Amino acid sequence: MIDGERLWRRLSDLGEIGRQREGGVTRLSFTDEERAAKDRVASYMDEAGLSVREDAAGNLFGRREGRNADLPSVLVGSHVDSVYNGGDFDGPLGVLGGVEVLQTMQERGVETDHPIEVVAFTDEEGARFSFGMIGSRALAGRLTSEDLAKYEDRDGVSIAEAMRTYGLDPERVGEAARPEGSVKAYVELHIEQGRVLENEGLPAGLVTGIAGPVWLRFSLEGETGHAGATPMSLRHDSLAAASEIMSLIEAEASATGTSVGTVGQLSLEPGGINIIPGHVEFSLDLRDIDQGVRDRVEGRILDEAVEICRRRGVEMGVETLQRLAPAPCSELVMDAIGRACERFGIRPHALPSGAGHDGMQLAGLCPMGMIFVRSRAGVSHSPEEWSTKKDCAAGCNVLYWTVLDLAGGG
Ligand code: HGY
Ligand code: MN
Ligand code: MN
Repeated sequence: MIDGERLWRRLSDLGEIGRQREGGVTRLSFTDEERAAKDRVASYMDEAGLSVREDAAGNLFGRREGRNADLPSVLVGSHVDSVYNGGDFDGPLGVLGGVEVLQTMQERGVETDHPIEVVAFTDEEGARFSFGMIGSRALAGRLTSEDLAKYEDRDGVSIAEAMRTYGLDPERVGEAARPEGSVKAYVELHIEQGRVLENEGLPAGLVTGIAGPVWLRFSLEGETGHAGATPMSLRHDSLAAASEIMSLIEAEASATGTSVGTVGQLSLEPGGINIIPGHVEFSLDLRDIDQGVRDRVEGRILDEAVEICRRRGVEMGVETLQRLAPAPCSELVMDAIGRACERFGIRPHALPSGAGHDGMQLAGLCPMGMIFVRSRAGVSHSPEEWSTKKDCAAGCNVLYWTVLDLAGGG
């Protein structure tokens, strides 16, 4: 049905934009690499006969009209920004899969009642500013000018400044918001980034819900001191306190059997080999599909961290960078995906998403759902991220039948 060779060729081409020596891809938001990737996708949208535009948040859309332009759009898509040295599939599969579906409809003269749009959302990953899903928040009317001023990258550049450099006016980001009722449903094709489908021996599956991440930044202020002249009993070592908290994070998250806790960022000062660290900052990414479980784990970690710092004579500050509720997928979309799987001869298998996705931001605006494609060994956010051509094509075919179903096609 869809042209799997064309999809694969475009995935490979896009992967060369932002290619790193280590083999992965780095395409951070509002950078030349993300711009080049969106321009490449826009050229594919043109080839597919779509009308192409960018909104005030830098979201790129390709639109195909339906029989009735007044009906709400069916929206498909994902993102083309990446993490540092990430993989080729996380994001691009959903954007290029959406373009492929619409190009196939165009080539086969397929008509649908609803218009269909494919979107490449700005900054889903949050790699540059430690604040993600900027484009989908804007579309859902959830992005504030405070957000754009508050978050900064490693060089102290705020989102607003990066938007200006990129050619956007942060003051107008509100114009990207879509009104209630303007989107019939949102469907995202994405790699699983886990091992369930591989264990089930399935190329694709349907997502039941998306785990909610809390991102925190810990700042610990101890006492810088001489590594040789300061007895162990007289130290206020901020790194020793941080490492005790990190072991606590691992223990508390592991104890639930469902939560995941990750310290992905760590910095310390002054950083001399013979100096006791006085200042440490580290991040916490804590998730669970059940918000109650996640919040209880967070509470235990914070309570015990306060006790650890009190005992060590270290000051602790905690800043919340983002806090998203888990997002259930809609029955309407899950049912359509289930029918599409069966139509394409794939046993429908339902599974939750541990990774976050733009659909979380849209869950309040419209029915939302996701189609997962098998990931090799569940590896992602790494140059080793891989899905086969055959599985990408299978997932894209399931997307095709799902979108046709939701858009009133045939
Ligand atoms: O962090 C995530 O779960 C997603 O990859 N942005
Ligand atoms: Mn992604
Ligand atoms: Mn990702």
